[in-house]
Amino acid sequence: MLNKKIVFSGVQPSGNLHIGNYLGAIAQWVEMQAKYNCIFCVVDYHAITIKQDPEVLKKKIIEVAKIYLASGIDPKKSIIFQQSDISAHTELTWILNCVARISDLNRMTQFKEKASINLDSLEAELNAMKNSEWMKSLVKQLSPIIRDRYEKEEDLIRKVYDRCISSIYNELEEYKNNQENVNVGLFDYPVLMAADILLYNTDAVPVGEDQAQHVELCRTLGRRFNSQFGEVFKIPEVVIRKEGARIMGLDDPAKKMSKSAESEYNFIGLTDKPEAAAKKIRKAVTDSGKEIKYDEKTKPAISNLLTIYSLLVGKSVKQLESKYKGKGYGDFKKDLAEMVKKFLTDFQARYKKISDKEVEKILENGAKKVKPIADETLERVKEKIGIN
Ligand code: AQP
Repeated sequence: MLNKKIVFSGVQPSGNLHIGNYLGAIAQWVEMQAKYNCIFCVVDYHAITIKQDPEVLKKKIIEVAKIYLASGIDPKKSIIFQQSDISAHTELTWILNCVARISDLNRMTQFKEKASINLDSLEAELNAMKNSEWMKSLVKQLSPIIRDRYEKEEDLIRKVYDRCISSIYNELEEYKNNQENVNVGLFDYPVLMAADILLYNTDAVPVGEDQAQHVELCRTLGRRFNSQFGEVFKIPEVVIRKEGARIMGLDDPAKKMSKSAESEYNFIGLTDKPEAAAKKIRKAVTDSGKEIKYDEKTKPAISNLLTIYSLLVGKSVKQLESKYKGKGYGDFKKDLAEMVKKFLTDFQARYKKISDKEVEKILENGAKKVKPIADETLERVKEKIGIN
């Protein structure tokens, strides 16, 4: 047991956990229990980066732990605990804040998305502008002396464009950081995530694709700390499933399935009524054509549904493609709706058997087990930085 590598991961108790969270992260954790020493955290401090109702948050913490258990996380094999029970998480976050740079955090795409300015689409528009007549005429008006420094007009256009872009981006960053609805916690939460992971000498962090960048930041901060103060942290690897790492929204296969999606038709909640969930599958958008074929580029919606189907029933996408050869989207979605209904019915039956008291006890025991590990790492960190 002691020789096994350590796995750490967590989910925020915010919104409704969906099959994206389950297939992308939790189902992978269940499999990893056999080979690793696993620590699974209910990351409640992450949840408060978005405004939460305190009463609802309390219930959600229990709900997420129950979802872990109903999914197959076994408290005899793995540790489950609540982040805020271990104060070392926030203490280490502060220390890592003094190692992290604003530029590290400015690169985090999830913050950009959550802060609701889509820099990618803006960049596409600015790119289109680069080739516009307007840009060309601007260049023509520049003094010949500047023009002469460039062999080709395109080089000058690129230079002007790059300057414009970087100043627009700087303005945007400033605007974004000053938005009233964006709190410092939302910006800083990848540092808290780094602290969560580094405290436990973690070897592997199984997450969905959207979290890969944050794990990379954790690695950067761990390495930077080690090189500035001396070796303390183990540098963890990110583990991402080949299939299911990015389950897309049922109403929009261009965006990931998300708890905070505006429409409930975006996701299948793990606590959704099975019949309501089946309806969501039947209403899911499809692509043009009628063939059931996996092709992310030309058939993003059907590819997403095929991935969900494949992971839920344990059949390969190839097997499903041949099963539905000659059949249409209607038949396919009808069957998938039944599969989802069955999955949720079984899942929720297990969920309902778990009492709040049982969960509270498991979280309490979990905290007792992880506290010495976290405290020991924090002590070593404090010693290195000279405050112990
Ligand atoms: N659509 C997804 N497909 C695969 N994996 C996913 N995860 C999230 N969405 C998908 C993975 O679920 C784990 C827990 O996520 P989280 O609670 O940290 O929240 P999140 O990553 O911010 O994504 P959510 O759940 O959709 O919430 P919002 O709406 O707030 O963005 C992580 O391992 C995550 O990768």
